[in-house]
Amino acid sequence: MTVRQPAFGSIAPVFSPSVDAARQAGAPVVALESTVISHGLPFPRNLETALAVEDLIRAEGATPATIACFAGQLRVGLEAGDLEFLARSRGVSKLSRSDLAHAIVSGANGSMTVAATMVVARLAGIGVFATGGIGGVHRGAPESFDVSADLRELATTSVTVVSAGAKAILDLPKTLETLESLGVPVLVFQSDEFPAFWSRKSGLPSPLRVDSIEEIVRMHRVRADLGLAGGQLIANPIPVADEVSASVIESAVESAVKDASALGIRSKALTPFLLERVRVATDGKSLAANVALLKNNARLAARIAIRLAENPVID
Ligand code: PSU
Ligand code: MN
Repeated sequence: MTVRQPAFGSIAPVFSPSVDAARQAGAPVVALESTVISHGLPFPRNLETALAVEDLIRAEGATPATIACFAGQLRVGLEAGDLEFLARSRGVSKLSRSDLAHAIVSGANGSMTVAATMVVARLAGIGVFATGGIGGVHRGAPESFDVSADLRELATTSVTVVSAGAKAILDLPKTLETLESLGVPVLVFQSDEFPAFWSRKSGLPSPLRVDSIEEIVRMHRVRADLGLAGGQLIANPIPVADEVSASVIESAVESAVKDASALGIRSKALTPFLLERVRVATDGKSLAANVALLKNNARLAARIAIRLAENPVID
């Protein structure tokens, strides 16, 4: 875990008792985002998945810390009732880096994107974070300019982010080019091909390949020692048994992208819209795959957190 003596000023986060105990003891903690609960998966699968992901992290021997903002208060580590609130609520805002301070000042309830979760995780001294897939360069970005703030956050904030790649609703070649321009290492775990979220293959070669948790942890440490700002992205391919074939996904994504453009869906609403359309078009297959990859990433993140806690990186 990345250890940083916090000087929280006016925004001291509230830690759950279990996360607080783990921090005090220097025990491994894995940060988790909350937008996937409020905007990424339908109820009740979102709640079941959030609880299952936390249980998996505990079973590995680490402590889960789901991050959100309730009534303007940053919360690191949520109880089951908090997760249920996020899972059922329709009025929760999707907070990214640009929204964080406003949410605190205005006393809002908000879930955290990858970008916002990275900011709070670092503040809390948590070095590893598990998500499904990061945001990236949207298809049609040359006209819409829609590029997720997740990419710039990876270039800025020193947290290791475990994903199944970038969501295949995106333009994956442009997303990888942008990450390279930003100097973000993309480490594909045990594969020569960059994964496409619901599928193991994207047709794009792995920018960098790692085969062990040890290498990931050493990279985290070496980057800190080199004084390199920003995080590293781990792309952990979905297990073979759980993947949906790229051709099934691609036709669903193409029609979802057309519908979004015809309906004028853009900005923050775009990613949730596309995910939901793909779910319906694939008869729920994409949802089952999404749940499976979230669990797979949580397991890997817990193992990374455990190795990192044995020899913490001072950031
Ligand atoms: N991963 C998932 N489902 C999601 C997301 C990630 O499996 O819903 C969320 C993350 O919070 C990510 C956000 O940061 O989608 C990207 O949104 P945007 O494209 O608007 O930046
Ligand atoms: Mn966007």
